[in-house]
Amino acid sequence: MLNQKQIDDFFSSGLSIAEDLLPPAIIDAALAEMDTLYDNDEKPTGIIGYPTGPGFEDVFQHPNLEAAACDVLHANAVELVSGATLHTLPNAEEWSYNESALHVDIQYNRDQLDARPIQMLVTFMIMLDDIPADRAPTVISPGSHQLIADHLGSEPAYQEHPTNIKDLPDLDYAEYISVGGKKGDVAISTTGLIHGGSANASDRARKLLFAAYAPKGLDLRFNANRTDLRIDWLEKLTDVFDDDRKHIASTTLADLKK
Ligand SMILES: O=C(O)CCC(=O)C(=O)O
Repeated sequence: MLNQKQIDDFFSSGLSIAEDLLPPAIIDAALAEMDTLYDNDEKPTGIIGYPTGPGFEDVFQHPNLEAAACDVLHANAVELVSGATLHTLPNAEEWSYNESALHVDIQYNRDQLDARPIQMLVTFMIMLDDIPADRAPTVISPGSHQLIADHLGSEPAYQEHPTNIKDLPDLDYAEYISVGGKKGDVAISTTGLIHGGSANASDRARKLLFAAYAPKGLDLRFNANRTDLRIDWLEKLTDVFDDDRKHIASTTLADLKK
């Protein structure tokens, strides 16, 4: 599914871009779903976790995401773990990002990154519309997940909640870059990178869909306070997924319910 460079970039930088992972019709349906969601939600901007609706469901169950997740994690089987929509309305005259809000969602140690399958989540950042440089692209420090893993070695990594930059070790992190792209591009990434949002100085909303997958068998009790929400979401999805796609959420669901 992915080429060797994409697989290697994901491991070393925590970012690789795929331009044709999802068919245009799937992107268009998810975009329409997202527009409806934010038109009807009280919250016109921001993150909505665990979204449902046919347009999103056909992304979450798409075999190409499963195959790409298997490739980058060196896994034979993967599971859908979470999903979210990120909608950022125009909110600034000039583009910038807030350094003090940068963070890592889940830290990983050396052993977890060197294991096969890699004991880490992969997050697909699916661009439902163009994200040019001034339209709130996510900002990342490439390779920062590797520096943190080196620093931790075999020490247990803190994985329960996000860690702000001020509480991360002071390492030689690479300069921040923006993850922009064209409608339909998919950034294959990890929230183990130092990352954060940025301002939207363009004239249109930034529309991004997140879908995260784990190698089957990974202990999934990250962000433990959200377990009930996740169970509810995965139950809804497995009800509507195609019969031959239900396996993509079934183990996660069983593990979370234990
Ligand atoms: O808005 C963004 O692109 C960043 C989102 C973020 O920091 C996160 O989901 O943890």
